[in-house]
Amino acid sequence: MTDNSEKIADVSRRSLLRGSAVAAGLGVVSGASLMPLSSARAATGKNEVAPGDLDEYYGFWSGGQSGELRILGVPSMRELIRIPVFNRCSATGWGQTNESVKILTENMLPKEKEFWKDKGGFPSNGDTHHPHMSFTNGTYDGRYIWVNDKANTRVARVRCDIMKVDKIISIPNAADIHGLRPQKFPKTKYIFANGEHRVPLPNDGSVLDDPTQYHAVFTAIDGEKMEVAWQVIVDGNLDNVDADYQGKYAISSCYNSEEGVTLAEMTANEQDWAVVFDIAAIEAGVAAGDFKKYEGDVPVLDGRKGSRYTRYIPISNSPHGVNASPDGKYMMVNGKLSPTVSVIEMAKLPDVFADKIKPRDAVVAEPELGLGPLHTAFDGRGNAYTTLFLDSQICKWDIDKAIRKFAGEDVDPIVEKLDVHYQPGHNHTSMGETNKADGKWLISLNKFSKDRYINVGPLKPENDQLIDISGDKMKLVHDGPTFAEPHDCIIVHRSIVNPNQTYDREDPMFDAIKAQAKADGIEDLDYAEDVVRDGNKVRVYMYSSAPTFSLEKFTVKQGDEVTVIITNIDDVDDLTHGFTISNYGVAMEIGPQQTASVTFKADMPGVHWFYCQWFCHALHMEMRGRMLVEPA
Ligand code: RUQ
Ligand code: CUA
Repeated sequence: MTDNSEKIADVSRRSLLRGSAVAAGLGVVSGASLMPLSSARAATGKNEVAPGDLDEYYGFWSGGQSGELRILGVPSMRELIRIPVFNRCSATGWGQTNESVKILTENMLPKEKEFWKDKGGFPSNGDTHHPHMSFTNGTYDGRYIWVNDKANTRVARVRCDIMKVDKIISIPNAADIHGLRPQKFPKTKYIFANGEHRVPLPNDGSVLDDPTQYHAVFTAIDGEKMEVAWQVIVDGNLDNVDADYQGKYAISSCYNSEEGVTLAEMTANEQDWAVVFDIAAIEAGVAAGDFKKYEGDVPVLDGRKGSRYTRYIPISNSPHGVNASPDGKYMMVNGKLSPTVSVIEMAKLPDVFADKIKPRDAVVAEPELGLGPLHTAFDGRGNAYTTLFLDSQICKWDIDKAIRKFAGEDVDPIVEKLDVHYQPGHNHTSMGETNKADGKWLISLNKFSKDRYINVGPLKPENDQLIDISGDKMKLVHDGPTFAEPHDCIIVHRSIVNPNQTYDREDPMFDAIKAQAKADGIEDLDYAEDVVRDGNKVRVYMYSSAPTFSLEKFTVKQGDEVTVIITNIDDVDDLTHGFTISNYGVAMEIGPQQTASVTFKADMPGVHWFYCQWFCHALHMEMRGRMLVEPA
């Protein structure tokens, strides 16, 4: 048989498993592999959102190595918008406007500032994995979303009223932030962030090829102030983390208890562990001065084995995802190289810390689910849904039965297994990472799409699949291709998220620009049409109102440092203007009621048109003017 016939056979196998059996089984030859897909969709239809209708949920997706965040509508799976975070964005000017550059640079570490000073000032890539919203009383409150940057050891915060980043901080001492979770109760105070890779402390070159002196560092960030509150050194490394529903503990997984630096070393042990952090004990340790300082003005506590701040619960083998059940009772630690998920009963942790029971005695179930369990989601009805990376399946299992089986009863916790396509990493249920899990939708974020789409070349999209879990059986209802690489997402009911239609002119984000305008003698920034010279610095103030900029031209001298400050006075929703200077590499978004600014050197003499780059009006093409650069 050729490769192709194998593929067709595989498609029909999947179709059979999906239940649209006969037609698919017969229709294999004449390229009929699309048939089962459309019939599967027609059979459900619940996920269909008709043109003009709105989704019930916001999905906040990480963009992985694109460095951004995305908003999708669920269940339609339509991509609605992208939020640039750690990346450079050509459309919005993120990474170029003065406002975004300030956010990207103001909290860099001194050594980073030094390193980047002749390389553009800051990194323009990122690797986002875990977007999580702020909580009040165990459920989302719609204020902020935090997300990690594994590539450059940073954490960013998005304001959900405008869906833009307002803070980015670099994390000292730790290396390569991976797992990230906010506290859920009573109100998000800390954001927990795992430094995944082990490095010397301080990592200043004094220790190099001596892994025995490397450490992994757990960080608690004050989510309101966006400052590191404290850090804890742990044994092993740190992978994923979740917080409890009581505000007392955080639990991280460790896949490298061996503290190795090669693959063989890292996977040698049959058992690794989950580290439990006692937040109150750590806060008391900080207050008592039981810490050291390395990089930055940050207390670093020693939470290695034997410490009163942590406990190490043995878990097989190289565990990965950590997921709190919505009732707050359990924490699931997913085995990855072990076919099991270990269920930690949160109520047992005080006894573990009091040394009344052994850490391992907090494990009350360990169902064997299949190969490669990575992450677990919940429906709020007592079921858990675990991704099986190697088996390419979602395994639905009954938490209560798993506990009873562990206690010796003869019950099978596995309810159902569903094929997904292919190799799922994270999965997520609607509101499932809160105490309001509603059990309607499950998303499987699959790392490979292989044959699910027409071939687009060697680099394929990932495949985000939507599964209806409202009934007794899981139903796969939608394939959603996505680009680089949505590790994780959250699904938030739309009643919780209420972004503004326009910017608020009183927003403190405009304070710096208002102060500058005032210093430049400008009475009303909103209606400014001024060119202010300050040595070889020139500040050009204008406003935009469809379809015009308030200045039809401005003149500068070759070599001037020019700052263009534009206020979009249009007060209509969806009336964004743009500002592009041709051949100067300058472009930015100016949303309704927003002021944005950009600074560049006018090195190229001549006539340079500036134009609106956002189609805003029937006379949008005419919305332009000239920058005249006099030769030096
Ligand atoms: S991790 S595929 Cu970066 Cu969230 Cu588990
Ligand atoms: Cu303003 Cu196009």
